[in-house]
Amino acid sequence: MTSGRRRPGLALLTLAVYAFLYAPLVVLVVFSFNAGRLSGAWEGFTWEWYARLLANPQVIMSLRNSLLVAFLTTAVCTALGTAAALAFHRWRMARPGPVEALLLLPMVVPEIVLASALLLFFAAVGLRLGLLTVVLAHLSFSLSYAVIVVRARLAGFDRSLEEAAMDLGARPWRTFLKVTLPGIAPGVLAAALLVFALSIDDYVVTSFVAGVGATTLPLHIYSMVKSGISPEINAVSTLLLLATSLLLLAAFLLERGRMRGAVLPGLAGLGLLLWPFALARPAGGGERVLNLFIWSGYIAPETVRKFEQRTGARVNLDLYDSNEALLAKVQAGGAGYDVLCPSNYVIEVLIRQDLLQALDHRALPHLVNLDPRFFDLRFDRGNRYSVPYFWGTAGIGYNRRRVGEVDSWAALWDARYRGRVLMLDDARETFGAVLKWTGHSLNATEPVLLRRAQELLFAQKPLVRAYNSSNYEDVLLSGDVWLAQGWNGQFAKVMDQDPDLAYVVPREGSSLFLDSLVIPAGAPHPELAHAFIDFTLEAEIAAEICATMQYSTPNRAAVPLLPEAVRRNAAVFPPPEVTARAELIEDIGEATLLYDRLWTEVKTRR
Ligand code: N2P
Repeated sequence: MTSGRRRPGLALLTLAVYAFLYAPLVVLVVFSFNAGRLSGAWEGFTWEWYARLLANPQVIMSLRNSLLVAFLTTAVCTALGTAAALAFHRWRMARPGPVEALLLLPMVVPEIVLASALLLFFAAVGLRLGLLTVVLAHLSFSLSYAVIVVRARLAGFDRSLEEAAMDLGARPWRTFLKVTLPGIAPGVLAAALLVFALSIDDYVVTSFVAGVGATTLPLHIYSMVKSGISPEINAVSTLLLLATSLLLLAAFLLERGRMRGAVLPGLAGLGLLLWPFALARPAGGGERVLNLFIWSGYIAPETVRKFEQRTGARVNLDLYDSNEALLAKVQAGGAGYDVLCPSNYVIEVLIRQDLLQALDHRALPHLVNLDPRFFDLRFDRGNRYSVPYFWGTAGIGYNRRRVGEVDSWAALWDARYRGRVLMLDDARETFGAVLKWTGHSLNATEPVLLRRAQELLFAQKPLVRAYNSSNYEDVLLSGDVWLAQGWNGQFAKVMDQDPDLAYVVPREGSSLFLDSLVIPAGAPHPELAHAFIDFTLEAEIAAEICATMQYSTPNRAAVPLLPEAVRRNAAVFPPPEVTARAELIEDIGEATLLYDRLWTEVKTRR
């Protein structure tokens, strides 16, 4: 035997590997107690994030959903997996036959393929997306793993023990319970743990098949990242880590036959996993729910809470950061949303495809608060389908201390700022910026123009740190980038926090957007949807939404209620000379496909 002491190099290497494996987890646990909000630096000890976590119904709800799905998936998968493994083992196939091979196939099918196949399948059989579809999807990708793990254990299992039991008169069921199961228990337990782990953290498949009200923890964490990551996430992850470690410890002790010793960690682990069920407000039971799907950075949680208090309904809030993502979700069908907030040019498409519901203006008495300038526009005459929510511009947010004053798109191509530029992840906006810069309309459709624009975007790639349409303002605030293309409101928000930050709509012109609330066809709660839209039209509420999010409100009655600083902020309400050089993004029909293809090429080329 060669001991570690005699081979110090080996010991060191082992240590390094373990450090590599565990360092990120240690950092996560440590930072869940960090007083500072923007991760990175240690600013003192606090329990605050754990307290906030307990007070955050969205996180608790999503954790509950994740656990529910994971428990169900684990139970069904382990039972089915064990049965299948036994069957395959009994057949004693020398080589895996086609039946067995088919069962294992899902393991090698790329997750993204499985995800779209499942979505398509659920739509085809008319199954509404929700927790059930998530469980079914998780079953489909974890069953193979359960089979493999149990089968491995069976390989070392002596069948003659079963035969002996039967010879002694035990019936098959009794033989299974008394002889087979105890023999393969460690394998079954390992399979259960593996399936649980696979299910609890799945993002890709779940994001396709979740629908509303079925937001799991990974989906929620991802949507939180869009609005700036919060240390609450570190707290919840630490708790999950603790719970799973305790369960692993219990399993380990059980395997060694230390029944008694396993009780405490086992119960503690389970307890840690069960508290969200006690805390989460029970769904269903005649509860009214509004499923809201809106841009990230468009409504504050406090405003949503106000609506909940007023109506007694619960709001499921899901966020997106591109019109294309919204459109894809709605076109796939079955998503179950009640209110959406697309841009004007997407509303046109949705109306044409019959995907929106006509509004009942009698249920929207506060419509009178809107500025007539935003009423009866070409994309929706008479506002049959849409109620303006925010408008604004795209432009450049920049750090004066780093780049001085900026007034042209050219700054985003300046070689001095290599690695310090951020662009929106949005075909219409990136191509729009280049088209404007080079003196064209951002609604241009001529392939030659678009290819030329693409060349410039290719040329810009080495300077670009990230394509990001969600929390670009945080990236600018953190100092990671010095110049960022983005929409005005989020820049206006961070300019309050750092006087060096500024926002400009370049002199060559830029885009103008108008985003409106709409109700999709087949929305499950149209009446509550009208109530919500009317709520956002109330002068005080519209003012609160504008003051917290700092996008420009089309609500005339709200403007006098705004704090002076917001009302006068040119980044929130662009002056006429700025809007004069901005152009409304319009629907360009077929050419959209070309934009999308050229944009994907820009992002994927190395
Ligand atoms: C919200 C971005 C504004 C939407 N994050 C532009 N249509």
